[in-house]
Amino acid sequence: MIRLFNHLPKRNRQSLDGLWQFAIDPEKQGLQNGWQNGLASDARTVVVPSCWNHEPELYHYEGTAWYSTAFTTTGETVQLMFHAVTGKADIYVDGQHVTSHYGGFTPFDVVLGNLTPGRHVLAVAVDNTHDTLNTIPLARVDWFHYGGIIRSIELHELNDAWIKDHKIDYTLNESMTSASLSISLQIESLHPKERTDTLRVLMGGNVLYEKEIHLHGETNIHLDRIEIEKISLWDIGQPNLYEITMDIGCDSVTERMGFRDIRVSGQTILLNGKEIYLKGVNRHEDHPDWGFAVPFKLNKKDMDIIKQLGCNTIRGSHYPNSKAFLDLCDQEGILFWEEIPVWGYPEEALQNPLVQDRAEAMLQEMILRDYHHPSIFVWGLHNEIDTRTQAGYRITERLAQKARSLDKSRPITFATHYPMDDMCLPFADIISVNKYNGWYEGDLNSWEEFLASFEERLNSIGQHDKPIIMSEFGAGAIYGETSFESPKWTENYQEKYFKYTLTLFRKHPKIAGSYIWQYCDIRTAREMELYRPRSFNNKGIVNEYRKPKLAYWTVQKLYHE
Ligand code: ADA
Repeated sequence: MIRLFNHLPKRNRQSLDGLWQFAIDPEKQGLQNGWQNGLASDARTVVVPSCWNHEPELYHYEGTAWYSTAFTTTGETVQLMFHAVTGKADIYVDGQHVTSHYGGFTPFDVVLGNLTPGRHVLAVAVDNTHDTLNTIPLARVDWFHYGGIIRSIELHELNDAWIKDHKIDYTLNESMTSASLSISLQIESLHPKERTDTLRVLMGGNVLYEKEIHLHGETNIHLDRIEIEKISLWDIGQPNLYEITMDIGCDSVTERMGFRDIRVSGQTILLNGKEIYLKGVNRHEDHPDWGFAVPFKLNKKDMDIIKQLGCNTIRGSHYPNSKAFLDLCDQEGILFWEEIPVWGYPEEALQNPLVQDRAEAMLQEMILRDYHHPSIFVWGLHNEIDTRTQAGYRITERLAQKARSLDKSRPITFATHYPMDDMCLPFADIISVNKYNGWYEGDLNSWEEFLASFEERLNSIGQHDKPIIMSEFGAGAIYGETSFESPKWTENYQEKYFKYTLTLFRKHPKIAGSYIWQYCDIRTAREMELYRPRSFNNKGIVNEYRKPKLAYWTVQKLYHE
């Protein structure tokens, strides 16, 4: 399930999901073997989408692998849409290299013209290698580097003209009872001569706007002040959504808009003019049986459990999630913090221009992909990079600039690991702190002293007039491990940990909310296995099979208060 509504009502779309030929290529011999022309028909097959680590004997495999399938087309112009391929992807059609993409959680596509109608061979080379200097994410992260074609692939048969890109912005009137849309469209026309079409903007079947347009090659159209009287705001738990369709006759695109106003005011976060307190969890889109390629039913199950917990927000730690899950957040009225997997970068890697360029490209792809989701209320630039350094400062400055240039409607933040030495806080609209007092350092009582000294520091560097989010804090608990003495790794200690921290944070006047670390136990990377019992990060308040630990019920009680 790619979307929860019909995003491209007129597009002739064919899913290429299913059984593909597959072969690992650890020695990178694929091209010499001619695999770009398709793997042998008797090659093993795997399900697309899925993570290859769930194939027999590939549990730990990280490197290069090839996939191939065949597709048939009746049209001459097709668009191949790849919703996510981990690491680097190189795409071949009938043996010809047609595009490549870097980055494991954002989509890419290629338009192929002048195809002869009939059968074609599609081959995909995936390089999921991670290193310590160039890749995003790096080798050392605290989740497993599942590899493969992890989200769906589609084939769109394009007509003479199609909507290549679109962006809908809106402003609300003072009383937030009506909206004024501005819409930008990029339309491609293959017609040899200029052609005339009618552009319509519709909402729920009613025509909001109509005009004649003249298309030739690439046409950019900008519409302003399309008024929608009497709207109901999108809000937490009140997910009012409106389907806005842009139609050019032979093609159309629909976005599901939620009209809301999110802004930072002093130390508070305002949603539709009201101060909100964020009650959140950090969630990896992960499960031991599917890795990143979780079925939508699991996303729905997680959403139900998280709503039952009493949350009003989820941080998608630490990478762009599937579109269907974001659609679900829109539909459930849950706020979402989305970020890119720039996790734990040391100074040396931050100094690497390739990392800087890749991070900016990934941030741009995430924002352009997810711009219209009302649930996304903040963009996360990175997580626990070394923001004590000039390199950390420069990449944060660059990413902040990029985010603000693409989106003036949302605040930005990043999760700092160095609250007392961070040089980059001025770039953040919201100050987000990852801290593990009572687990990695000090005991639970050391929290009060930290919060006091952090507040002093913010005052001293002129950053005191911003909201603070406790974006990560938590304790490990082995599922089923209980005792009277509640030492670390027991469910009892974890329960005590959240009872203490959530109560403390809730009483703090400058804390605008918290995201506990973390929702569920997850498999960790090889580089972390030594430090993680079971080779899992066990800080979930449910285990990897979504079975609740003691802490779940305590957090639920506190989040419902
Ligand atoms: C960090 C990191 C998380 C996780 C956590 C932990 O804050 O951002 O991804 O690794 O620590 O469990 O230690």
